[in-house]
Amino acid sequence: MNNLSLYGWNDSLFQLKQTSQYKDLFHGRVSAVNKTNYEVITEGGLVLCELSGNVLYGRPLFELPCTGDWIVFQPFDDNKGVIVDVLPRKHTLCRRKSGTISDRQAIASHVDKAFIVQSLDANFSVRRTERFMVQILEENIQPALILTKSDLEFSRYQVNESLKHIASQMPIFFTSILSPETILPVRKFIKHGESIVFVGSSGVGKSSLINALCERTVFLTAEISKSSGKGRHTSTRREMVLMEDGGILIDTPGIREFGLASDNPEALADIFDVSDFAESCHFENCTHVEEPGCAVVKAVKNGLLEQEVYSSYLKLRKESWHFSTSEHEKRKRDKSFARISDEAKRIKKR
Ligand SMILES: Nc1nc2c(ncn2[C@@H]2O[C@H](COP(=O)(O)OP(=O)(O)OP(=O)(O)O)[C@@H](O)[C@H]2O)c(=O)[nH]1
Ligand SMILES: [Mg+2]
Ligand SMILES: [Zn+2]
Repeated sequence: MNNLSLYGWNDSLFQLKQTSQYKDLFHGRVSAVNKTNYEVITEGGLVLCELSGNVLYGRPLFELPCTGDWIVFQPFDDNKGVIVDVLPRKHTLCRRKSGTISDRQAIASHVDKAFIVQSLDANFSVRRTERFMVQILEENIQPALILTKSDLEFSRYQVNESLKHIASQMPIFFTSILSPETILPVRKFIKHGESIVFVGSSGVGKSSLINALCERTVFLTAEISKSSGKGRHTSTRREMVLMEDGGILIDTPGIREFGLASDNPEALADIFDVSDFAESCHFENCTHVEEPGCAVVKAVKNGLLEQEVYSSYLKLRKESWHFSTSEHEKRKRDKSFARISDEAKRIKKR
């Protein structure tokens, strides 16, 4: 038996369920997504679920269940079920599906915090941190930066310097799985019943960190399979585990390229230091590129705003703008397509 409140079930989710036409059936939380089924944590234990036709058909890929979703299911046999509904999502971490212009891919839903994990070797990249941070803040998820492998040689001064323009947006932790005292502050930061998703490149130590937080081997990491001679182990699915003193941790496979799925290019000025300067621009609708009297460009020239930060701001803003306009176009196209097919159905019926 599971107590689902440990997995984040609460009154507002209960209220959401009351709006489902299947409100009298059972509910559970998707803990892992496999190729052909879903692992769902329910009051009665783990249930392997498939999708019912009404969930599968007529929904865009993005709306199919992802790890962290709360779903309603019809049980059959022992520990098997059919998902008949997905409760409305909140705080879903998405990214742009690679190879597309404006398709969203859901990484995890109903998450309170997202840990951006980077290792203090060649993987450390301020630009990548900014990219994750923008997407996380857009969903009103609380970001934190976890810098792993602090047992390796690195300059803490240089790292802090390079992060100072975003340090006010999120706490930064330096951790090493070799020193338990560096894990403790991260564990304290996770409140009871909170869901945390871990994101970052492959090999930075996401699964190792989750193991350290749980003080047991929940997930295989590169190290373990190396010793068994099976080569490098890399996580292949998004999977949820419970930390003993509260907290629901969601591990994800390494992400090579994290494309923004952002609807709000305007918000970027606030996230970066840009909006402080922008208040003094000559034109109210200044885009901070080549307008006369642009206080942002002036700040770059005077060295008050770092050139790299400014360039990164422009780049992410352009990407967000591109995504949001193509998504808007796509919605318009889908709507007119739906109209045409409705029309076609009517003509057929006549
Ligand atoms: N020196 C050192 N090595 C670490 C630390 N954390 C993890 N590692 C090593 O880094 C390698 C990768 O760790 P994983 O936890 O598998 O990395 P991951 O981010 O889960 O990788 P993917 O599952 O591929 O996304 C392993 O060999 C770990 O032992 C650390 O704090 N210090
Ligand atoms: Mg892993
Ligand atoms: Zn300007």
